[in-house]
Amino acid sequence: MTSRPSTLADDSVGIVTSADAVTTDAPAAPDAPGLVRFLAPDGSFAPTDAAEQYRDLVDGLTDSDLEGLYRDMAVIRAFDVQATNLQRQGQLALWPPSYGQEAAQVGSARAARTQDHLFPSYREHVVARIRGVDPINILRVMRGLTHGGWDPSDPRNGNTHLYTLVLGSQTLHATGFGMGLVFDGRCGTGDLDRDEAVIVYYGDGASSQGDVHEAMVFAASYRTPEVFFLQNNQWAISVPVATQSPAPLYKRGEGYGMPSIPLDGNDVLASYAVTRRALDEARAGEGPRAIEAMTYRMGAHTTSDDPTKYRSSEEEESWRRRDPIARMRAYLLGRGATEAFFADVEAESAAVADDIRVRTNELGGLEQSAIFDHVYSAPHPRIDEQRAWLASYEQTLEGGAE
Ligand SMILES: Cc1ncc(C[n+]2csc(CCOP(=O)(O)OP(=O)(O)O)c2C)c(N)n1
Repeated sequence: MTSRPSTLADDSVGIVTSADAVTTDAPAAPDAPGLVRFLAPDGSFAPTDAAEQYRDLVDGLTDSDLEGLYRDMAVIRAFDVQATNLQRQGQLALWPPSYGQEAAQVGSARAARTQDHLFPSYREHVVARIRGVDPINILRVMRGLTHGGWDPSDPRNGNTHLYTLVLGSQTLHATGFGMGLVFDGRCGTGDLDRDEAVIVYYGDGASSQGDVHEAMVFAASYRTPEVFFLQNNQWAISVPVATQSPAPLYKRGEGYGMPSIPLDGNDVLASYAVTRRALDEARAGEGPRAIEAMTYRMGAHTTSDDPTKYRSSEEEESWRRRDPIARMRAYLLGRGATEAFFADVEAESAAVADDIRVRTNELGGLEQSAIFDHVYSAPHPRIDEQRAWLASYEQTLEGGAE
């Protein structure tokens, strides 16, 4: 079956309209019934009915907190543009942009407490940055220099687990980790500052993987302190979300007995408040939760992708009008944020982008032996043989091995 979402009307993006559509009640992505949203696309504060129960969490944010959320989003967009440019200049093998998904990621990452554990997919650059991962390590991964990128057990990395390119497998890692927290009594004691929780990020495409469903079954059975954070960015490379499911994706969580909440993923306040509540309930022993953040991948899937081949400029334009950063900027301006603040954010964005360009240009090539590291935990004769073969082969090339 090939089906495409409606691409024209703002409120129908995400609904399949073609004759062969199987979709029945899939929500218009940005306006699902029951959607939690505080900020309208024009930046006005207009909580939906579903948002009211989270109001106290948003009211508790100071001006400085709110400006911080904006800063996180703006800086990572500059980083993202720089990384895309670096790939174009041949410095990286690949880059998966997070362009358009900043609010979903920043709100949820800022909602996590220090002791929480975050399991990203491969597009959560700002999640990693917020938790303390040096972004150069993400670029090292995308340059092909390392199998992992950073050590999740190093406290400087804020319990950020590794990027996972095998779709959905990180949900199994997260659930296993959550089960461990249950077994070890590291959650459910009622101490918000000590009880640990887990958040795992995955996409609408990954949501169809068996791994995700197995992870949800075990999470529900063992009542893991876990939040399944689905970023529905409308596309799994060229496959529209409506092809993944005839029902809204958050309802899948309900099928496993988890409270499941749809939110406007381009509203950083909604993402923050819902995730904060969900993580705290999960850490308290109330079991796992599922969140579906309705957002949009404004850029290409990766630098190897050309989205003009499968989606329309009208659709892209309709989502540009929901840009999460412009929305927050308008909100902050309405609250009296100064030009000096925005100038400062711009300067920091430029500095981060410059820094990452300089340091990427200084990265060397692949340490050849690295491709054999970590295949086995202990020395292995077959690996030794292969390492020796590669070294001798390299010597036969002009100039020998670098
Ligand atoms: C198990 C597995 N199958 C297929 C792929 C190839 N693949 C990489 S990304 C992708 C689409 C993922 O879409 P989604 O989960 O919506 O996340 P997004 O990239 O949109 O953030 C596919 C099919 C893969 N990496 N892993």
